[in-house]
Amino acid sequence: MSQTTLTFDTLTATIREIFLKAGLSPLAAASVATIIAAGERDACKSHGVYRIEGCLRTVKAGKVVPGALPTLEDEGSGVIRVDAANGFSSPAFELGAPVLAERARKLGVAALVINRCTHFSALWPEIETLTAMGVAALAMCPSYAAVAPAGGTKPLLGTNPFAFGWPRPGGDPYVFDFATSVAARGEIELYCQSGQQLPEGWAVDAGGQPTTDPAAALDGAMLPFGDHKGSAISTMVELLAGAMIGDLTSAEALDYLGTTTLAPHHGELILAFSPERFSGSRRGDPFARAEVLFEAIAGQGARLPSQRRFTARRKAMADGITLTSEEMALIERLRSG
Ligand code: NDP
Ligand code: PYC
Repeated sequence: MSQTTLTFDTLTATIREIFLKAGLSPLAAASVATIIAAGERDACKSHGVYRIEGCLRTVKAGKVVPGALPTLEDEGSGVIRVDAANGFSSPAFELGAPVLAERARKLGVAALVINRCTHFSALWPEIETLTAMGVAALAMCPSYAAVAPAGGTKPLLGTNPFAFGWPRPGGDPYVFDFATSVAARGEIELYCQSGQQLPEGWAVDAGGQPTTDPAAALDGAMLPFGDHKGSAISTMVELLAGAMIGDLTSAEALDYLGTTTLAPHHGELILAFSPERFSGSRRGDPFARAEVLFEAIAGQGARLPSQRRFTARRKAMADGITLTSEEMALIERLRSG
């Protein structure tokens, strides 16, 4: 199989061109392209170039406004709101993030609510933006009904990602970012594309029976990670980042879309914390104390979450991002289509 290696900047510019052609505003095209290219750079295939087609389908279906202009609503309180105006989430996040970080530094804790957005991406790019601004952050959003609650067999919850980040002075931040299902739906779609069977325990078919067939899983229901524990965290995401912020739950998002083949539309909740403000210097510098914990984890031979990603990123930035001939053919088709 022939492969092509591109720099991060070249891949980003190529994807940006595709989105500009599809009618995205220059701001949205740059923002969405950067997130997709970052997925490839960090070896997160489930949110890499294969997502381009889903975004374009969503534009074509009229379920995302390509030229939307997000607006900020800020009354100076601990809750900042950005209306994405039915556009992609990333330009809305970029508008709200600096205000969120500033407010968290001032008040100790602050929340950014994003409403009316199409959110197809991983959460770690958002989390890393905030840790780079020196605050700890927690982000979550619904998706569309695809996951059965623990004990059930029908899609109701979303794959609802949940992510956290802690700044580490002078190093990569501590970041975890996971779907609250056993695996992301994107992962199952990639298994389906490559004709591979799923590991056991990921999904049930439309009849509620366990399945390792990815097509049957997409047609049936995915399962939450950690049984009742993942199911409860996923439910919390529906409540906090759906009902509480006045936006769609995953079940409502599926009703709105009418299909799982488009990128989901809903809201997002991001919390930011100032560790200095919270600790009040009791027991010393919270960042130094965090380092003791991270070293103890690594000291047992365990790896920190995101380490695999950061290693992949360094390699990609040094050697380029390698795409398969199928991935290049997809990009060329979308570019010329
Ligand atoms: P994974 O299960 O692959 O990884 C989850 C987290 O655990 C990552 O931070 C990962 O770090 C870390 N990790 C994995 N293995 C280990 C290990 N052995 N030791 C320590 N840490 C480890 O992710 P998911 O498949 O659950 O989710 C993938 C992506 O999908 C996420 O980025 C998520 O945001 C996105 N998503 C987006 C949705 C949306 O609606 N927008 C919906 C659902 C998912 P590392 O990456 O370094 O391996
Ligand atoms: O991979 O589960 C997923 C997903 C849903 C929406 C965006 N990504």
